[in-house]
Amino acid sequence: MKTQPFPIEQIRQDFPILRQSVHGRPLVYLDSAATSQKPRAVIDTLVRYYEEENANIHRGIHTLSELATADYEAARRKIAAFIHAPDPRNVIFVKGTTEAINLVATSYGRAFVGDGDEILISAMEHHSNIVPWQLLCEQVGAKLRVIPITDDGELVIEEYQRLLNPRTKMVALVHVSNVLGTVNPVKQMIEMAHAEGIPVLLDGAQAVPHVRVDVQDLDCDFYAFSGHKLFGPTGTGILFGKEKWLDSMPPYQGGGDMISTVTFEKTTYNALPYKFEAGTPNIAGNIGLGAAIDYVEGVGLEAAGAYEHDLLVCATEALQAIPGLRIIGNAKEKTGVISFVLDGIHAHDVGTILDTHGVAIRAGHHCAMPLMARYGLAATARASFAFYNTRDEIAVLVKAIDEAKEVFS
Ligand code: C6P
Repeated sequence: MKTQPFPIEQIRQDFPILRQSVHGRPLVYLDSAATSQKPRAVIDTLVRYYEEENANIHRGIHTLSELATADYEAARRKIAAFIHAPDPRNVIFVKGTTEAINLVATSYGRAFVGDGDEILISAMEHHSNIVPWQLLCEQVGAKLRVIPITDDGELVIEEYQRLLNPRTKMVALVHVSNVLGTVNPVKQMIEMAHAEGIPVLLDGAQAVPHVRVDVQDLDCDFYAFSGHKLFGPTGTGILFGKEKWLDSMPPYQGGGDMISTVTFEKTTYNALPYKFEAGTPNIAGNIGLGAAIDYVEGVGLEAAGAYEHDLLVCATEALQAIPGLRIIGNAKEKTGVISFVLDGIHAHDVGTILDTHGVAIRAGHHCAMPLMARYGLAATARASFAFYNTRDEIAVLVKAIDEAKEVFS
């Protein structure tokens, strides 16, 4: 059977922002790992929500509140299906990956981590999957242990095995690195942790927009991701948790909606997932995230992944051919992220010059300072791709880098 060509022109039409010019040049948006652009379907959903059904959820008995609640819970069901969660009760709405991990570190930590225990993370974690665990360790007297990586940016699995021990109370691991693009062998690593009775949290911020995530197949205990990197609104995100953990963890925050009954003497808590959703949530945003998932499923995550892989290969070859450019992160399994350094030019200067060409990349430590230290770098430039990017845009990137080199030669 002949495969259909990826409908890139049609897809680009779906993203109004991509029609912009920056400094008089067509925008080349290569910063989707920081946040993705939003399709018209998501923008329209937000507008429609505010124009037609804005109301608080789970509280009112009036029509608008019922409409908003129905759309909100429909979004939760879509998200549950998208990651193949066993039940929508496993899906907790949060602000983003950062809040999801803080929730687990605080709440699981309070219940299950004590003096002398260990939390195992890796050398390629984002600060969001380092600092919450550090805070916990400081509070309870636990220790943070770190799985090392190779120069190519792959986890050293033998060291991981060695670090797992009866004191390990959690393995918290990035699924796809935001700096290196490495796709970690998380299924195998979860099996290894479970063999020792240790739960695993995956930071999926950079994975969900690119690879199919099936939380039941992975058998992860927790999975965290942000809606804004998945073509959804900012301020949205998801924590998936297995029921056995969520049931046995205390609430993260107290307030409205997370309670069943309150007296001054004692409060009883709401059922899952509401026990972890205190206060009025980002109603419009979460409904918008549901629309983003509909959109992504319409494009086809697998077709998009194959298209992005092609872009990654094309960009890697093109950048490797630039004298004085070094790619940081050469794992065998990668998604569309390329970090690089240029001889004699600071990453921030690369970013600034590229911007004058209309090319948006990120430059800096990418909220992964320990990883930068591992490579002896203060910063890298990073181009990151989504399925709305094109080979022509990679050519613009290469030309802009060449010109940056000329400026500094
Ligand atoms: N990385 C980047 O440019 P929030 O901010 O909560 O949506 O996501 C935090 C986060 C956690 N884990 C990983 C692997 C991430 O990449 C991010 C966000 C962005 O790389 C902004 S720092």
